[in-house]
Amino acid sequence: MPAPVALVDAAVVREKSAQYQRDGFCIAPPVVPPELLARVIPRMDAVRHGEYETGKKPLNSWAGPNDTPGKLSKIDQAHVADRTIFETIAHPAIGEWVAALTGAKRVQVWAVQMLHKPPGGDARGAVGWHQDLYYWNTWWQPNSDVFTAWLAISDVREESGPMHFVPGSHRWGLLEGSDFFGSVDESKRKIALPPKAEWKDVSGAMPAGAFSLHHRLTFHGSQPNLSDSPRRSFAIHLCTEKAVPIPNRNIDTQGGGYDYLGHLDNPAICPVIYGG
Ligand SMILES: O=C(O)CCC(=O)C(=O)O
Repeated sequence: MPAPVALVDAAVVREKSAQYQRDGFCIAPPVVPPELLARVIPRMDAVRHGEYETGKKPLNSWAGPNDTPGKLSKIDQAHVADRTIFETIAHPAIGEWVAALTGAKRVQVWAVQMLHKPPGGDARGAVGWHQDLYYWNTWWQPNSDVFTAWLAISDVREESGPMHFVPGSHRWGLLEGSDFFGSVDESKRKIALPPKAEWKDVSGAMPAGAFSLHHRLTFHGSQPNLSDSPRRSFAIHLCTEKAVPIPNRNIDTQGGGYDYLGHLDNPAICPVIYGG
């Protein structure tokens, strides 16, 4: 069982927290126990194949029973469909670590993407460069403390198409040109960098059970999976006590009309994973 954050050397927490502030991302050590990882993998596959344990459907999918071979499968709100997936994304060690890394008093899940990047190197497995806030800024008030914990369920090696991050890009402001759905190279060409900004990206490879934490403005993207096994993960979108939804937000522009923030009072959809 991985050590709870209270038992981890305080210097490790300080170093990773400083990296998050400086670079806009950091990678926490494995926090989700191997036995839970082993249990959740078949449940992820069940949801991808349209089997919903709770009887509730995930929000939408690029996959499920209509899986396109080679393409990244992205299933939103998969945790409502399956109890083991819920247990994984709401694991208290994630909340405890996120609070230690960011100083948050309260950490709440507000959205989840289940991501399955198939092996074989198909270009449609890639994720274009983007800043998350580009997709969220019509929902959250400016400067809301919202970010992503990206939890590796399988070992994510260089050849698996890990996320890459651009250190320091969280200080560039919100730029035009983000494109999650575009190719990595094309999406990069569309981004107009601020004067003197230097683009240098680094790999977020990590072992199963670990997670990366990235700021809402940090540029990130990922290449196809060249390995011979799937890259499995959850992007867990989190908010803290310093995040405020926009009232009467326009929910029709994204998410097919689904109001993610309309469920913040429902612990079965938006669990609080740290604090009260
Ligand atoms: O899984 C990936 O490669 C990208 C995920 C992503 O864009 C995110 O977690 O915000």
